[in-house]
Order: sequence, then structure tokens, then C-alpha cells
Amino acid sequence: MFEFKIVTLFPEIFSPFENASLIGKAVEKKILKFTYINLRDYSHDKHRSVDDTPYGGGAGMVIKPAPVFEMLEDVKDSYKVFLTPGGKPYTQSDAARLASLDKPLLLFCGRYEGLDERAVEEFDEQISIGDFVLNGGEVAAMAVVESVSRLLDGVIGNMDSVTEESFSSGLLEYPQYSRPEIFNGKKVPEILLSGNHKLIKEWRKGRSLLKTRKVRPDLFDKYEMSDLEKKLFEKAQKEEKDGTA
Ligand code: 6GU
Repeated sequence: MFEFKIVTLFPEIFSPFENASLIGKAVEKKILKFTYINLRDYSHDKHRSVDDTPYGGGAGMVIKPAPVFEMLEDVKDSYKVFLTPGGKPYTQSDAARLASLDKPLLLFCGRYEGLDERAVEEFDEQISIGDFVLNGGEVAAMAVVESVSRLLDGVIGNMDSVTEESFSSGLLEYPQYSRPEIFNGKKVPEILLSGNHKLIKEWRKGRSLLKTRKVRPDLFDKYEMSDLEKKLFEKAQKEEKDGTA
């Protein structure tokens, strides 16, 4: 059983997420477990406050170190992640690494303008889910939970769909089609109807490379193409140019 310990001032945000779809089923099957920790339970003043104004001035409020240190005393068994836009950009390989942890994964959702640096230093790592700012770490925590969960045995029916998808290969996924064969005058690429699995696989690789270069040149530049892949990429480029794609 994989356990997520979520530290948040808003545990109610997670309830529909935890109960719906594949995550909900995985909880029922006891593959996943969620524990919620409300930082306010570690505040001792009458207003249950966990934040204060920043030293040096400036806008907003900062989460104080004391409740965080006290909370961390209760979760010494966990791998501790602080979710913050100031963290390291999260990738699929981080998801794979976290999914192989042999201890609970604690996700600390920041709120306000930040967290006292002395508390930040207590975490094993800091993660950001992208170059934009959220009001708090809760939505980021859900992104981490979902990306980690689906790599655990038994959460997703067909593990092939995990290994074939975008990023596990370093490329974006090829385009997919389903019935009908012609929709709004647009036809499904002929090759996909051929039943020739080798050619289909090659066509998909070509499209995958083409899409990655167009949408994510950063990923494309990092990817090392084999000789066959170079040919498939050139073929896809030509087909696109000729309008036979
Ligand atoms: Cl992890 N937290 C917040 N508040 N904003 C973010 C983020 C995290 N990742 C991207 N933006």
C-alpha cells in the first residue's frame, strides 16, 4: 500500500479527487491510502493562526516555522516534499522515482506568500509543477498524486498504456483516431486501417517525432534518433509537406 500524507489547510478540496475514478478504485483496493494533516492542528493560539508578516516587510503573509516543525515531528517515517513555485520543475522521471519510495510520501501544500526558510530546509525536496503561480500547493499535490499513483501496480488496468504514452519515451504521443473512418470530411490516415502492425508502428514513430519537434523543440533536441527513426522522421516531414499526412 502506498500512502500519501497531505499537509493542507484545505483538506476538503481533496475529497472528490480521492473518491473519483481510478484513484477512488485504488483506495478501495487498498493500493493507495490518503492521510490528511491540517497545519492548524499544530497552532496553539486562540485564532489557530499559522502565518505571520514577513521580516523585512513586503506583501502577504508567511507560514511560521513552529507549527511546521511540530507537525514534522509526527511524520518522521515520511519522504517530505514541499510544493512551491520556487521548486524544481516536476517531470515524469520524478513521478517514477517517487512511485518507487518505500515510505509514505508527504506533500506539503504551501499557501500565503511562502514558508519560513528554516522550515523549508527540513524538506527532502521542493517541487514546482510549472512556470505559473497557484494560490496554494493543493492542485499541484493532486498532479503529483495522480502521476505517481498511475505508475503503481494495479491502479491502471493496462500498464502498456503507461509505457507507450508521452514522456516515458522522451517524445510526445502520436495522434490517435477512432470510428468513424470519415468525420466532418476528415479521413483517418490510411495506414491505420491497413492492419500492417510494423508499418503502423513506424508511422506512429514518425508522427511522434514530428509532433515533438513542432510542439516541444526542447525535448526533440535532447532525443537521440536511431538511423531508422531519422528515416521515419524525414518521411513524416515529407508527407506533411505534400499534404499526404
Ligand atoms: Cl507546487 N505551488 C504553487 N503555489 N504554485 C505553483 C506550483 C506549486 N507549481 C507551479 N505553480
